[in-house]
Amino acid sequence: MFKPTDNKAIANILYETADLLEIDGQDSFRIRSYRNAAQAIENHSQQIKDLISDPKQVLAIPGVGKGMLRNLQDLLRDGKLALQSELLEKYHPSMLQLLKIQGLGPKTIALIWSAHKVCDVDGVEKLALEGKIRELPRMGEKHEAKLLKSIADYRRISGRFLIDAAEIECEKVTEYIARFSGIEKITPAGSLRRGRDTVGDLDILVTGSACTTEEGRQQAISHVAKYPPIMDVIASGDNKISFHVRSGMQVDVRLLPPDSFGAAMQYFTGSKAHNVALRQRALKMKYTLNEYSLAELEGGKPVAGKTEEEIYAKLNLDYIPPEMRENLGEIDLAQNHSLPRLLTQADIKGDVHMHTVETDGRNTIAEMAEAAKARGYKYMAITDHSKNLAFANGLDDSRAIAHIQRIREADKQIEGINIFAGIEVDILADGDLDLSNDVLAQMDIVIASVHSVFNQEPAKMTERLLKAIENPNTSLIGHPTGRIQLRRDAYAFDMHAVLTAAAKHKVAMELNAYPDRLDLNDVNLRQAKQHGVKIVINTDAHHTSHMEKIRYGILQARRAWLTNDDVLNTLPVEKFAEAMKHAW
Ligand code: DGT
Ligand code: CA
Ligand code: CA
Ligand code: ZN
Repeated sequence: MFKPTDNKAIANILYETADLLEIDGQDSFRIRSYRNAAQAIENHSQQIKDLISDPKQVLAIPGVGKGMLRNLQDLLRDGKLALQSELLEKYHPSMLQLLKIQGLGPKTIALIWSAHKVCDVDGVEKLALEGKIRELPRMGEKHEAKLLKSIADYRRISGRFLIDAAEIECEKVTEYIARFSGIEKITPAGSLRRGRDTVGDLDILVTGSACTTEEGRQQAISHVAKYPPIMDVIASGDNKISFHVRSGMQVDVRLLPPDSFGAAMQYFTGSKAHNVALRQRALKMKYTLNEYSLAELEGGKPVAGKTEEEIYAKLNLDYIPPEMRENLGEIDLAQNHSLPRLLTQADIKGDVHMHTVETDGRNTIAEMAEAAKARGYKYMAITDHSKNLAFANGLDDSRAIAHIQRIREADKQIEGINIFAGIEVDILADGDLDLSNDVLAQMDIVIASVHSVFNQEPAKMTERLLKAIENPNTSLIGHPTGRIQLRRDAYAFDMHAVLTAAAKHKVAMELNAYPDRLDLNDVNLRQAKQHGVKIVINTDAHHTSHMEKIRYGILQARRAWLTNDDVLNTLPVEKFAEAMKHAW
């Protein structure tokens, strides 16, 4: 049976249970015990599943008592928590969706439930439109209007998921499906394979000997249908099943005979626009192209289908990497053998945006350095926050100077990696940087970022960014548009003006690889390249484990057709250091 095994999945179940207990009106001590345990487990450095056989070690985690230990044992054995299942039975899984709406907490949901027995998004929206939310205790017109806006926001973003969440969901389903004998290959297609910044639904393709007979397919599909996190099955047919999992994500699983696997990969990877263009090309060459094969138009004899490579080859095209398949000119390039050599992970020589315990990071300089070294990086930079970010304990001038000393000390002591002394300095509302120029001038790298006052007029925000770019100490602009995916839009400004100035002053733009940001996005990256602006790909790591998220940034860079030449942290260390001082 499938079980949620990683700490994050376990913590999520405990958080959800706490929310459901609160909706259920249970005592606050019990509720808090679930939240505390969830938080401790989420932050625990070792996996609970590895500790569970030794109860003493689990009980040593703060917030985990005997009762919680039993819960964890049940959870790891059964894949679910009896209490949560009971609560979901009593109410409805749609409660979990309601909890995702901004500003709608368990208390309000409980109020709505007790007054109207409503527990789904559509139902709550209807109540608000009928003016029934304002009549509830401690609620008013303002609450009601805000709720309607939150629901609209939720709808706008819902149905899409962050790429890392999609990837984790995909890995879990894949691991489960793989247990069925006669299945040899399971691959994600769709937007996840193309590396889009968010994913609508998962498209998973499956092949193997079990997929060659109707009986085999039926058995395989009934295996998939028993995947425990399934909330509801949307459709199920001879070679396909679609369902929702508990996170709300839709998963489409398709079974294919091995001879068609390449054709299906091509078809379901998309994008739709790329496929349409490719099919037109096929028709011109007297072929038909569909999810089963590339075949001769007359007579229908298949000429390719087993692999994607042979399909592209038969169409006289070089193989087009999935990230480029958006019909933005890639087909012409493939025909002329002039596809760019896209950036790869191996090209990245260092990660130069990271935080430590000195501000809001969770590891020390040395720990971050060891982790960067283990990834094979040649260099890195410590770039903690500046004082304007008070809640992050940002540095003022004197602490920044002391921190530089510590970084240089660590650099001397730790062999095998070059540690640059840097800062992520706030761009204040008027465009000034948050530390004195004297101090900034001592840094190897200055990342200037907007972290406050996001709602300025576009002209004012543009001016603010231009002023930061003109500061001679600025090396690069951090997460330049400020978007938080699925939560906060980019602030409004004149991208063309900013990129023009960046090119002129040789200030780089960051591609912040953290999956919630992915900022600049693929479209902006292409724009930056057109303006001659160089990119630095960073993770903004607040923990050693965040450094691996660089791959999401690389995917976006590849979607923007970036090569080594466009990305500064592919340079050797000396050249990179010069680039941070406007020499590129
Ligand atoms: P998503 O799920 O919104 O993030 O985006 P995709 O690209 O994964 O789109 P999805 O899941 O609707 O479909 C997966 C792929 O299947 C899509 O990229 C191309 C292919 N596809 C779907 N519908 C059509 C269609 O009507 N025509 C063609 N040519 N291809 C289609
Ligand atoms: Ca999809
Ligand atoms: Ca789909
Ligand atoms: Zn930042």
